[in-house]
Amino acid sequence: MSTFDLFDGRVDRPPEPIADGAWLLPGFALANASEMLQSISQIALQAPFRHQVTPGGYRMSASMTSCGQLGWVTDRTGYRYSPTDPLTGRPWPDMPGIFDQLARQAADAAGYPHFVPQGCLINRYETGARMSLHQDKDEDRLEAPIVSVSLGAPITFLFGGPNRTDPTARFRLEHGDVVVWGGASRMFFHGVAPLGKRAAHPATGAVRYNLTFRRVR
Ligand code: MD3
Ligand code: FE
Repeated sequence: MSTFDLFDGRVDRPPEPIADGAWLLPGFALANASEMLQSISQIALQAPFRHQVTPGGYRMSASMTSCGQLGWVTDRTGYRYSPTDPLTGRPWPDMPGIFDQLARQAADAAGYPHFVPQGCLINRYETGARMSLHQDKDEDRLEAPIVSVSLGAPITFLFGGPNRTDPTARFRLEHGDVVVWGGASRMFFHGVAPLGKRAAHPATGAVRYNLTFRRVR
């Protein structure tokens, strides 16, 4: 065995520290990827993907839904976590066991052993969709990491520092990649470049999903 062994049609890459407290775990979710995609389809039947509006009145280009005890919502009144889906008035769909297990295992592998996800925000990117540079600070429990799972088409992830004007590094995030953001990196600015016109994956076509597992309260 070597680092050149082929896995999923690409060269295997080892875990890589990408910032203070942040670990890229290439392919960590690959073995569960198709089951996770099926779960996303099931979740979307109960809580459809929707384009939310920011407090400033902008329609987000990624569509979103959530599962678990708390989902992330935004509208003209602000950003917040909600136990119910504003579209249906019902609780978010349960978090599938496979989501919970994978998030805990990834956090553990990155050195955050007691992570308990309370909710999972699911972002859906079609061609051209992006997410501008921002910080995740709507959670009360900033000592807990955020676990992110990329599925489907690859995207360029932008990662800055504690200040909006800090220089940004770029990483390609591919199907099955997991990143765990803890420590100082938890408050770093980040975003994603527009999903490329030719970006695709056999499992999803020209669509990328990103799951972020969050401890909120
Ligand atoms: C670094 N999502 O949902 S995932 C988000 O690809 C979000 O959909 C992007 O930013 C996406 O808030 C990026 C990687 C990520 C997620 C959360 C972070 C990086 C993070 C929180 C703190 C620091
Ligand atoms: Fe974010």
